[in-house]
Amino acid sequence: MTPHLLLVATANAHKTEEIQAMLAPLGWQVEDLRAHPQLTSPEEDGDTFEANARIKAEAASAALPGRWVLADDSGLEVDALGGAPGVISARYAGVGASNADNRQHLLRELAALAQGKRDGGSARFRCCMAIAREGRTEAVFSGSVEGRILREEQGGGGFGYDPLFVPEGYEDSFGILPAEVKNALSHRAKALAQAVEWLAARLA
Ligand code: ITT
Repeated sequence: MTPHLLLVATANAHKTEEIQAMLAPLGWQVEDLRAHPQLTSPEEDGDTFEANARIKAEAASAALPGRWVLADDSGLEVDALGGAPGVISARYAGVGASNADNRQHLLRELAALAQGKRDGGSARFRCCMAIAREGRTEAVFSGSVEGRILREEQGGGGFGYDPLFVPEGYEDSFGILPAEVKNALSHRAKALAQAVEWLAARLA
């Protein structure tokens, strides 16, 4: 049987890698915007993860008629910072900021708040996935994973804020935990499980 081919409208190769790892055992092939260099990333000017996921999925699917497109908009919410960085997670330290810049910025914000605390308190990753075709969003799914924020980086695995986030029920950060552990319980895994079930029913 030919595997289903899913286009993920992302320029973030780490997201693609995680989605690919989660979908390969189910017989799906994944490609991202690197396979379509003619497509430019749209401006993500929505106020919510859902709005930005829709923007990305609709833009890519309008440019590629006939293709099912999945987009992921995600980020970290730290309760002690009123939910920041939230939808601006990718540019918390400014437009064009690297993952390392964003983590440093987060640590500075936490240092300004909570003197002497061992960790930065409760936090969660959220992910919203939109599925679109012909420029129209057909379905939206979301997932989250609760945990706590560290006051210093732990490990070098994963991407983004992973070295600063310890999921509930674990002692180590996503920067240390194996990818299989993250991919079994992450915000992205939870949204993707629903999205792929929805898609599979339509492609059967
Ligand atoms: P695309 O828009 O091209 O998909 P992006 O990285 O800009 O790529 P977002 O706008 O959704 O994606 O921003 C997500 C940011 O949130 C990401 O850059 C990380 O900083 C953070 N983030 C999301 N999921 C994460 C995860 O699983 N682990 C660590 N950080 C994550």
